[in-house]
Amino acid sequence: MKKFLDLGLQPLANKYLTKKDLINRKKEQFYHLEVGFDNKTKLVSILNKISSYKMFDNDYPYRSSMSKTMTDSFKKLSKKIIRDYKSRFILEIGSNDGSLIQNFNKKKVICVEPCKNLAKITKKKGFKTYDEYWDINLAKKIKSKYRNIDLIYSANTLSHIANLDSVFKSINYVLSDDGILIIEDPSLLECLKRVAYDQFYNEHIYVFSLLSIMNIIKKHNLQVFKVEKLKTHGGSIRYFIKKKVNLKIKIHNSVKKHLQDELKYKMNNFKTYIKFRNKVKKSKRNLVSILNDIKRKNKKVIGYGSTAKSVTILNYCKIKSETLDYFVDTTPNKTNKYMPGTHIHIKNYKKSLLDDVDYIFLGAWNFKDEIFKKEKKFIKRGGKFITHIPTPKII
Ligand code: DWN
Repeated sequence: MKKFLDLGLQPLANKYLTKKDLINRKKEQFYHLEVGFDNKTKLVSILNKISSYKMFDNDYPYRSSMSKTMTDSFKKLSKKIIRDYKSRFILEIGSNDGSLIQNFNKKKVICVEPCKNLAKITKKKGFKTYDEYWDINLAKKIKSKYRNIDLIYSANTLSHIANLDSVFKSINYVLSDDGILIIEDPSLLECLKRVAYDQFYNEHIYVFSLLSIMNIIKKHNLQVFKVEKLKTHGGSIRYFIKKKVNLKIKIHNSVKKHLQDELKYKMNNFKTYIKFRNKVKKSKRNLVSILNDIKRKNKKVIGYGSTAKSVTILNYCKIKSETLDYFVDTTPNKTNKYMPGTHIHIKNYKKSLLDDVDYIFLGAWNFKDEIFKKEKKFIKRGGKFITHIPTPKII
């Protein structure tokens, strides 16, 4: 793994602090956020990995149902799965609060979610939920009860698990020979194009490309047969994967096309990542300069969406509460808490909290369209947004 990016010392994302933590001066865990490229597998990953047990505990705040964009995307996919695949069971790895599986018949779904606070939600709704980490032991347990599974789905989860060989070995073990695996995660190509360096933080151990996914799964007798580009999470890829032994499914043109796009962008070449590093440095300088100019004019700036991604931005650019008065967010487990590292207050979203605000920094830039639609009043009275994607600017 060859390092190309250093984002400095960072706190763990999603570890929001309470007021009591601040009063007691709770010691936060920091780690060195460095990103590297593996020339053999073409995999991009962070270099210092934090244990899953520390990151995905029983108090995990992120809820995928908090955005309409995501619930709409899951609904659309569910309809497709029901239409195209007559599966006996659907296994979801990383089911979060059930925003995908709520679209399916309860009797046909198996959820895997190690964060017990989230698993509780789907259990309560009557979905069979294993509150365990995905590995071969769990795969064996599931196979002994349900036999082989013909459809496995996982969104924004596999990129969070350090041992990819264990992940795909366990999937291969439980998947039927004619079964389908569908995974989706942020696209490295989009991340590079948009200079979205905030896709790197402790939970995103990997940002996948088609190139790297193909290299990793081949040793587990798996093969990508189709890819779809998604707008979610700032540009994601949905990979449709089958077993190599299944010759009934033909390889779709989209695979060749996307591979060509990645090669055209020279994603197999380390120099591309050095260029990205230089763009990241420039992005930091420009964002800080925009914010400093605004603050010199005594304007009020807040953050919108206290995302894991913003933790990287705030700590790398050293943006604190002197610059951003507070964040607004709708997630119950985040509000009335403080951002990791920078300790900016997170307030429970209310429209009135925007009344005297001049500028909003888009922490959830990936939901720009949804947020702009919601905040027409703010825009109409002359309020402005600040984003760093693809280059820092005021909108
Ligand atoms: O992979 C991951 C992704 C899927 O989710 C995890 N590692 C952690 C998390 O990352 P994130 O925090 O960067 O995700 P989001 O989905 O960009 O977070 C959006 C945040 O913005 C949520 O806290 C909800 C909030 N929000 C809001 O307050 N009002 C979002 C919208 C659309 C809104 O209108």
